[in-house]
Amino acid sequence: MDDADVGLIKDIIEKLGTGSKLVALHPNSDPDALGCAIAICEVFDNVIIGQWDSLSKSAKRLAEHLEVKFDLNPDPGKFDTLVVLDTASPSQVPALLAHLEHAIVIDHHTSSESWPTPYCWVDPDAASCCQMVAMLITKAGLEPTTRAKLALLAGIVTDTAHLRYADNGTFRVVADLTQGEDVAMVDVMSLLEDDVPDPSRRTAHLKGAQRMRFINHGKYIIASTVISAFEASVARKLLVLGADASFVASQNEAKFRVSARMSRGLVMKGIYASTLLTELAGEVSAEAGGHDGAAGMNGTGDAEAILNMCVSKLKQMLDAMGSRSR
Ligand SMILES: [Mn+2]
Repeated sequence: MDDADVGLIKDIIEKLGTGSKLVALHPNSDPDALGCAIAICEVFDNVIIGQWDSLSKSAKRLAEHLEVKFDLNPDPGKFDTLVVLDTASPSQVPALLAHLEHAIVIDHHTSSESWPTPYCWVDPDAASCCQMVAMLITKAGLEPTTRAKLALLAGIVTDTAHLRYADNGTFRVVADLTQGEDVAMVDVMSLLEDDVPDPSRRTAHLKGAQRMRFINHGKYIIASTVISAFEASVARKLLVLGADASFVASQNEAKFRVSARMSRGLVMKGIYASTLLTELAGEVSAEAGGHDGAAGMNGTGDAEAILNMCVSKLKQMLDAMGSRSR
């Protein structure tokens, strides 16, 4: 914040400290807007969060996780102070237009429209509105609650694309918010992660890992396993676990399916999943297809035997590559 902001922030803090406040969420509010609202509600007295439209998907998740209470379609005229957050212009909040004259506005967008209130703190250099609110809470000499910290971090993480666009100021705020032992970054990240896969897929991942075998061939790790479904998904997960190549097979009566994955490193060296499986398919009268890094094969036969053939075929290819480069 620059010097001109210091007096303004003092005035805003003073205003937040008196009377009744309505914090307004703009339509389709994201975790940055909601995070600010939650934090203000947590640290200042007599604050209601007002909602006129639905929230974004990730904001909804944050609201459910923290069990946030909203007033639906509240009358802004019934409150001493209206607070508008993370909103670029008055036209974004039509329900509030008649009540903006003494409203508090905290925002980080660049906008051609201005706000008709002296309590307007806009800092387009701030990576998130939550970062601004976190600084305001510190300036007010207040201690954010655990819920406030989680909410603010959720907003910061969202608006910086998981801290990719965070600057030094962001990291200072993040460092402050994570200083205690109550909030860890991993909690914030997992809260914002996309929906968890369904239980049957996760069970397949775990079963695949439980039954997995691996060998070291030279400097490469080759993993294989048998499951009943989600072969491709499990094959991908085995690379995440550390394999350079993975083969995952399923058996359905006389028929088998195999999914193969090659790491980026192997693909760069010319070892392709599609080549391996199509060559093998020719030998065992099966069908195969796919891409350099990911391929599939299906046919009639024993899944375990096919897996062994996949692994020995890859070993041959790696040996051939080794003798080529020697
Ligand atoms: Mn924002």
